[in-house]
Amino acid sequence: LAHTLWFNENFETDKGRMLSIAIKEQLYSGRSKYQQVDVYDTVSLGRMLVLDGVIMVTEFDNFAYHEMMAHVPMQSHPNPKKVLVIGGGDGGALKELLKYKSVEEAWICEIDEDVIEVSKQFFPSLAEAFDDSRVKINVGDGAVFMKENQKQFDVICVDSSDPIGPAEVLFPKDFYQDIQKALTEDGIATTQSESMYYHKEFINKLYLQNKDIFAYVDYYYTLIPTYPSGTIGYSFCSNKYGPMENLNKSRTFEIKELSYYNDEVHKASFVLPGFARKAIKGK
Ligand code: SPD
Repeated sequence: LAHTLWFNENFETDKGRMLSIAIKEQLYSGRSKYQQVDVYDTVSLGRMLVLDGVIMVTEFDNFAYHEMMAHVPMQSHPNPKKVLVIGGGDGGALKELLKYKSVEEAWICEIDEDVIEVSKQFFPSLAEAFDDSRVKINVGDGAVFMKENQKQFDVICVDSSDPIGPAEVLFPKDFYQDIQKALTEDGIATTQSESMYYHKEFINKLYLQNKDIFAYVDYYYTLIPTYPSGTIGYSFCSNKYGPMENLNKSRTFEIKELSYYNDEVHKASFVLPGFARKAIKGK
């Protein structure tokens, strides 16, 4: 069967690589105050959210990204009560954080209100998170919000797009310094930190930068076919605990509907292939 409509991702094209997804139809297209927002119905991956030409979410595999962004820090913290998502206006990371009974307040700071509205309309299974009474929404700049909220959060997930466009402010050193201050004394943050295949130098820079800021830093990854190179990683930035110290303290069993995360994957996700370990950690 020859598909005639293709979406070509506009992220790595200058490097000579492109991810293409066959689509059935475009469901939404709009220009928000910050970016181009598009939703497609794809041939085999369900609905797909695209910001400025870059794939953010597909119904097919977003669980791999959101579960690992949220459950790794949550399972590494002894008792996470107040949590925050920066970005993540689709609601996917928030939904995972809300699976914990220990969570009393779940904040989200998303700069683009249109992303939240579009997700409510086209991705209700993610955006259902916004209906939870523990959720508090701040529409605004994550970098500013972080400065205004010090020693507040047990877990912070920075679910950003790539470091070009509106998410550019979510990668420099001063932003990470603000994350460190916004976390409680034993708080843990995870931040979207790109692909170990395609962005080694960038990840190495982040890793070295964050070692100066946090008591514990590491890099771990998930496998996700609709992001460039089929994998994306996260910086693990912690004011006290490493990722294994509080693991297996029973909270996994209160969480329903996990499709990717489990305690073995948690441990394995920090084990980097030789080329990536060398490039990112220098050993
Ligand atoms: N290259 C795309 C990286 C996008 C990461 N964030 C996506 C937001 C999903 N909640």
